[in-house]
Amino acid sequence: MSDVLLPIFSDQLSHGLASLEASEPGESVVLMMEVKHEAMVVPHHRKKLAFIFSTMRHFAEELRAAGWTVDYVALDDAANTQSFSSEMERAVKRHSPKRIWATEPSEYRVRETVRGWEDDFGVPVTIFRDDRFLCSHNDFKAWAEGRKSLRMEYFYREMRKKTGLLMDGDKPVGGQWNFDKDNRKPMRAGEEIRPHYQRSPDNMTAAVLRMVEEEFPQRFGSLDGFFYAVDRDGALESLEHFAADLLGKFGDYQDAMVKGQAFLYHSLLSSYINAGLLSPLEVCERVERAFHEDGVPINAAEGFIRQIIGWREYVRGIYWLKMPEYKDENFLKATRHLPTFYWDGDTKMNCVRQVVLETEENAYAHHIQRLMVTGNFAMLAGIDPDQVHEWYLAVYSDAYEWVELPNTLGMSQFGDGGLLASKPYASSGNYINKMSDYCSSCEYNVKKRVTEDACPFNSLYWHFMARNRDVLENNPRIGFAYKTLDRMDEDKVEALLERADSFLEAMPTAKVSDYL
Ligand code: FAD
Ligand code: DLZ
Ligand code: SF4
Repeated sequence: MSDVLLPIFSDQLSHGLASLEASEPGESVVLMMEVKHEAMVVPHHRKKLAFIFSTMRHFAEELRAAGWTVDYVALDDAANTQSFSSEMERAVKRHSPKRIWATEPSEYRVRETVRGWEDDFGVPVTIFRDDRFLCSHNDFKAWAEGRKSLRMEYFYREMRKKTGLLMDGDKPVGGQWNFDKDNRKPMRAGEEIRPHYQRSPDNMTAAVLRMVEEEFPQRFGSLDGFFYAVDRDGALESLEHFAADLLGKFGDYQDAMVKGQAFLYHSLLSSYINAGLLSPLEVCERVERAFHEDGVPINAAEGFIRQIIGWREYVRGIYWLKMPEYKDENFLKATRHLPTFYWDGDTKMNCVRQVVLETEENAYAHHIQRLMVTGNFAMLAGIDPDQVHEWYLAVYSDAYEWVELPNTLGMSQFGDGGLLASKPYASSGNYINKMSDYCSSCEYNVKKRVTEDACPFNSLYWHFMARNRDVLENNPRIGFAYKTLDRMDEDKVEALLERADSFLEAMPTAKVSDYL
């Protein structure tokens, strides 16, 4: 019998977690559960599964070393009933707790499950606020209330003031809040790209890799070359490496894409921050120090900090403000299933193939690849945003619904009709050609629009505009496209729409759930 049963989920791997802070090792049993049900919600990438289980196992060891009793249910335990609630039920029988203390789960579905446990098991449940985020649900709600537009930029300024990051009194360091205009450089040919931090698997990770291989033999995602850090020490080393070696050029090349280069100057820290191995504030403070002490340019430091205290906190705010209805939104009424080449990369479109194959290898793609290649293509092709959401939730090691859903449904698919983004991130092949070297070795020609060898993004862009005219024409940020469309010869428009239709008709598609 123990006083407190303390479930900890895979993205709560922080020693300062609210429920741990509120408790004492002597009075509590920590419960950690590897369960197949979670792996079946969407077809999670196998490297992601390995990352999740290995980080959980390492964290459990660290807790034990710190004196906690940890009841750990491994995925391949014979007695494992494979869902959070059924495992909780077994744990309640084992430990007869007087109380259940949980830190708020990050995902709406899981929070509702935890809320039900008091009735399910007749044990009082306390849900602690997750104070690892810098903006609480209430603070976000208060910020959002009464505003006509919920643009991230204004929220971000509030967060700069609140945290004091890159502030000079009440003024932003460098005299501007935002240096984004300096962060759109394509990468020059021959520019050096420095290596990223990589951790070789230890024995515990090797055992997890074997287990994932055995349990999920058909799943998407390579297990080879597992490079992720799986504990706090490794995550801290990764942060140091980024701050010292890569951060300086993060800003300049934030939007660049280069063939065969999956990481460029991005940090690869999202998986560690989202799992709880690093706190968002400590990451930003390290970056601020690099700006003040090591000569890191302001566009790099500000750009990076904005992603974390701005975008990351903001999308979480939107998620909790708008769930559960948010998940069902489909402003553009898109209905197609996802192309099969999102899983096997079997397409002549070099940009899409590069991103899919890198995703398959690393469970990672950087932001512009996610937004302007696979995201942009899915929106232009009219893929059901729920299918797009399931794919993004499945394939990236940093993907948890609270952060993935607003980015996918809101930012990249315009599925919320402009709550998050003021205009759809729709573009023809021209943008990809400007920001990458993908087009130079593509079988399609980025300059052509209607011929068989024409870049499909070009005709799909106009197809997207034409079919969504009734809801987009009055958007001041995209209305110009309709002026261009209206100036085109009728024959030309018809040829563009035909080319797009025939491409879409020939495109093989399947439900995401077919890949479970
Ligand atoms: P860097 O480029 O080094 O950026 C630094 C940090 O800023 C990241 O580690 C991350 O913590 C934060 N960040 C940057 N952009 C965002 C953003 N838009 N929203 C929230 N945090 C941000 N990010 C996730 O963490 N999980 C997801 O599931 C996820 N899904 C996405 C889906 C789509 C369609 C798009 C367009 C973006 C998505 N993002 C997601 C945001 C962003 O692409 C990733 O955070 C980033 O690519 C992670 O790589 P990195 O750590 O190298 O980031
Ligand atoms: C995604 C995932 C997977 C595949 N497996 C587990 C698991 O076995 N145990 C666990 O605690 N969490 C897992 N997760 C994450 C959950 O689906 C969910 O996103 C988090 O619990 C956040 O609420
Ligand atoms: Fe992608 Fe079109 Fe460029 Fe090919 S030509 S890489 S399809 S943007």
